[in-house]
Order: sequence, then structure tokens, then C-alpha cells
Amino acid sequence: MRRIVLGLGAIMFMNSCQTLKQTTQGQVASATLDKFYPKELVFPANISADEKVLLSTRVVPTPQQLAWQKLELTAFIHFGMNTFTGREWGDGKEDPKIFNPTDFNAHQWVKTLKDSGFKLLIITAKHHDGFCLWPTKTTQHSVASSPWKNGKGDIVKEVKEACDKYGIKFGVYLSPWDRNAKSYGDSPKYNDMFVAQLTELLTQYGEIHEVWFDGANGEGPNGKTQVYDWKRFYKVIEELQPKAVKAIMGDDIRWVGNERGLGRATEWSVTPLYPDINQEIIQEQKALNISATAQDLGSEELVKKAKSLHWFPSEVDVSIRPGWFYHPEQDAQVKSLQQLMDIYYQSVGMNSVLLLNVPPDTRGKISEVDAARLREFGKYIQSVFSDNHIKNSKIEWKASNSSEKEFKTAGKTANLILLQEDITKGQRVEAFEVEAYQNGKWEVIATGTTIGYKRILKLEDCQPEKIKIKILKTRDIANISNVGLFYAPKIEAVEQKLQLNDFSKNKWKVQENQPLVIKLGENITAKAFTYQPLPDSEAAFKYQLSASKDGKSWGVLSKGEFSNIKNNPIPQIVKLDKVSEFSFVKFEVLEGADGGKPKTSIAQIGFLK
Ligand code: FUL
Repeated sequence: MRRIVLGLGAIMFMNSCQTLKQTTQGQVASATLDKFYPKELVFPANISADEKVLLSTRVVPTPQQLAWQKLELTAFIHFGMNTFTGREWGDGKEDPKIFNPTDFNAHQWVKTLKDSGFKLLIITAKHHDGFCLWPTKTTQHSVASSPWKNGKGDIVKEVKEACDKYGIKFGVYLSPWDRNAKSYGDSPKYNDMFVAQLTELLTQYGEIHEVWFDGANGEGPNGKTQVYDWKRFYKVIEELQPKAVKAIMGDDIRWVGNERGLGRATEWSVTPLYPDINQEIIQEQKALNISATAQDLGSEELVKKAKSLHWFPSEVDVSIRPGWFYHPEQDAQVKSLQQLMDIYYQSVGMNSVLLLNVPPDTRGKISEVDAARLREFGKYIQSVFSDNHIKNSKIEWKASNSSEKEFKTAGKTANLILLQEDITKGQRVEAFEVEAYQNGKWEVIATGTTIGYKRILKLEDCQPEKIKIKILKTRDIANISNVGLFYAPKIEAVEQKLQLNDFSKNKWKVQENQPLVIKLGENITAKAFTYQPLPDSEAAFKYQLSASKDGKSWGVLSKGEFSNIKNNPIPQIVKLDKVSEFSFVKFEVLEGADGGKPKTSIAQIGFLK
């Protein structure tokens, strides 16, 4: 990646904004800000802390990052071997013969997404199990070895063609972690294979706009941890698909830090954060105490301590269902319109892009419930945001600290306020306030911190004649480009209940705590067990569940991993290999999600008939 180093001599500051304060060194005293720094700015050594904050406003998106940000709604498609095995992470030992969608229809996916307002689709070309959805030359573990279309099919090709037909952009998820590749862990060899896979994807299917590298990593069959050559991967993308943004372990787009659809109310796109691609960077992030999951990624305090800044905006990835892959038992848990709208306000409305996952089923189609919900979601957004109560909302307002501006409204009931900064001139606003003029007086109806590309705040229903936006604090002249006032009609709440236990726990007694041994007080017959992670405590990752009829002789009922539980701590439902009868159970945590040995309580375990 190109690093732009800012030499002191090169700083030519103009009077378009505050003049930089005298520094102790006095070297940049007469300088003014006249330059923008796409994607990255490395601070000169002797710059003052305040100057760093001012210069942070000159870090801007690249054209690719800007185009991506404007998409707002993007979709993930998790489809692959796990769709057929019912797992979230395959172990790479799956037989390609299992992959056989009965009615694969990429057009149905893309048309549904297009009709719902989505602008880009990212397909899991290869997930952690290593199974490739295109006929790659790099491994046998692909669609070419599957019965689907007699091994002549190519999912990536069909999806890309459908995207072209309906006019939406296309991206690929290529998991660096590969649990099937024999070379995984033999770093140079696997990196060559990975580059070959990347090259196939980036040369055979036309234009690609996003490449998504997951951060999950593991050991190879040789027991060694794979060391990825990230810089080489970046270079391949930059050369072969210059319009593509590189996400997550890529350096253009940042993971928001959770898989729940939750953005930050204070979300800076300018941040010292950078993907952990080498030791120097890892040490630097440690020193600043930041990671993708940190709350503060851009405050003044942080910027003042940083050595460099990046335009590294947030992407909120979340699934429309509890899991990333389709599981029929989650059919009743498709997120409601209300849940999706909350996610929208917390992503697009919090200076992020939404990447909503919609996993097709074993037919190879988006299920009817999900498709209908998507359409409902798209229609709702369209109807709410097509009626701006403020005329002439597109503005070029240059606001300094304490500037305010009034807007006439249509006088109708409203409950959402929307603000945008022109991010081609950087992100600047630190605090703002919204006042409404109603019943003959002004009153504050909302306060917020950052704006960035887009900020939406929910309001109590109100009917102002006018509203007033006050920029309370900005790092430099703020460039406000859009103001909106809207009404979002109430959505009826739908209750979703997830059954995690079919038996009475009244008779259950803990016999041992670690591992957890429960005397059930009756003989039960179960076909599945459930495990519920607790908020704010380490979850079990690898486990073993044993059962007994007499509390003396035990047999293993289930042994495995709760894949992805660290990032997505949802209740786990595990089918037992065979329906079993027992009256004692033992739940052993073999490894915790953070590498510890967390305890389990009765409340976390359940059985299903
Ligand atoms: C995670 C993966 O481990 C999940 O399986 C999923 O692909 C999600 C989007 O990223 O880290």
C-alpha cells in the first residue's frame, strides 16, 4: 500500500480554516491546510498534538472508498458446504458429493436484493472449509467434484452474471483460513495457492468491487500457524481489480467489531486503526490500546497519540438469521422488520455501510420468508426516506464551532433527523444539536456526536414548523451537505420465541461444577441439546457432552465446536447423532472462546425432544 508521508516542508496551509497554532518547535507556525490525504497520513515527528487533530480532517476516502460508502446497503450471501451439513464452520473433511443444490437460482437472489434496494452482493466463494464455489485449478475440493450440474457448474459465474443483468455490484469473500488445504500452515506454499485462487476470481469474472478477507486463523495439518502475506494479497487486488475495496483484513474497509448489527454512536472513519498484518502494526495498536472492537477509534485524545491515521470506515456485517448459513431450524427466527430497521439506523444511520447476510437454502434459493422480509425492508426504507420534510435539503453549509442554521419544514409529524457531511473534505463534526420550533418556542429534540457520511437520529414524534441545526464542536470548518427530516411509521412488534429446553429443570441438580454434571431426576429422551452463551463472559468453544443412565457409566453424546461463537454469541442448537435416553449429563468445556476454561451453569444447557 502507498504510504503518504507528510514532510514538514510540504505542509502548505491556507486560510480556508483556522490557522494552526504556534508549535513549540515553531516550524509549522505559518503553515495552512491546503491538501487532502487520501486513505493515509503519516504524521511528521515534531508536529504538535493539536495540529494532529486539525490534520485528521484532511484524511479523506479514496474514490473506491467513497463509491463504496455511497452504496449504503450491501448484501452478503453465505452459501456453500455448510448449507448442506447444517454447520457454521466446516472442518474441511466434507465430501464434495454433499454439495448439491436442487433448484439453484442466482437470478432469484439478485432480483430479490435489487428490488429491496441492495447495491452490491458478496458471495462466500470459499469459506473456512476450503470448498470452492467455482471450478478452481488449485484444489479438487470444489463444485467441480460435486454432483451439482455433473461437476460442470460455476456458482461464482452464475451469480456474477445475474448481478450484471440486474445492475448490482459484485464482491467475493475468500477465506484465508482453509481447513482443507494440505499446504495450510506451510506459509509460502499456501500463500501461493491463495494468490492463485485470488487471481482466478479476479480475472475470470469481470469487474469486482469488494474483496472480503476474514480475520479467522488457525493451525494447518503440520501444527503450524499460517503466516499470511497480506501485502502480496493487497498487491494482487490493486493490480487486477483497481476498483475493488479490500475489507476487514483488507485495508480499505473496517469491521465494525461485532456481528449483531451494532454501530457506534460516535463513529470516526479517520482512525489510527489498521489491520493487524504485521508485528510492527500489532505493537503500535497495542500501544494505543485499540482493536476493531474498541469503542474509541477516533477521539481527539487518540488522534493526539497516533503516529499515523487512516481513512478506514466501518462496515456492519450481520445476518438476517441467527447463523451466517441457512439452517431450517432457524426459519422462525428471520429478523423482523423492526429488528432490521434498528440495524439500519445503527449502521447506515451511524456512518457505516450495512452488509446484510441472506443465506440461501439447500435448494439454492433465498427462502420465501427471508425474501419477503427483504422486500418489506427495502420498501419501508424507500417510503420513509423519499419524503423529506425539508425542501432544498441539499446544501453546502460551511459551519464552524457554534454555527447554526434554520430550515423550514413541511409542518408534518416527524421522528427522524438525518445529517450528512461532505466526506470528500474529511470528517470533522464532533458534536451537534437539533432544535425544533413548535408551540411557539424552540426546544432541543436531539443531540449527537459524529456525523460523517450519514447520521440518522430517532426523535420523539414532533411537528415542528422549523428546525435548527447547531454545530457545537467541529475539528475544522464542517461541510454539511444534506439535512433531512422524516417520519417512520410505527412497526408492529413481532415476538419471536426460541425454544431452548423442552424439559422441566425443577428436578435438575448439579452434582459437580467443573465439568458440569447434572442429575436430571428423570429419564429423558432428546434429539438435540442447546447451549446458551452468557453476555460478558467467556463462552465454551470446544466441548464434550456425555450422558449416563446411572451416573456411573458414561457415553459421549456429542463432541465438537460451537463455530464462530466468539464473534457471534448466539444460542447453539446441536442435533445429537441419535435420539438418546439418559438421566445424567456431563458438559465439559475443552476450550473456551478466548482460550480459557469457562464454567457452565444449568441455566445455559437445555435439551429438545
Ligand atoms: C466470521 C466467520 O468466521 C463467519 O463464519 C462468517 O463468515 C462471518 C461473516 O465472519 O468471522
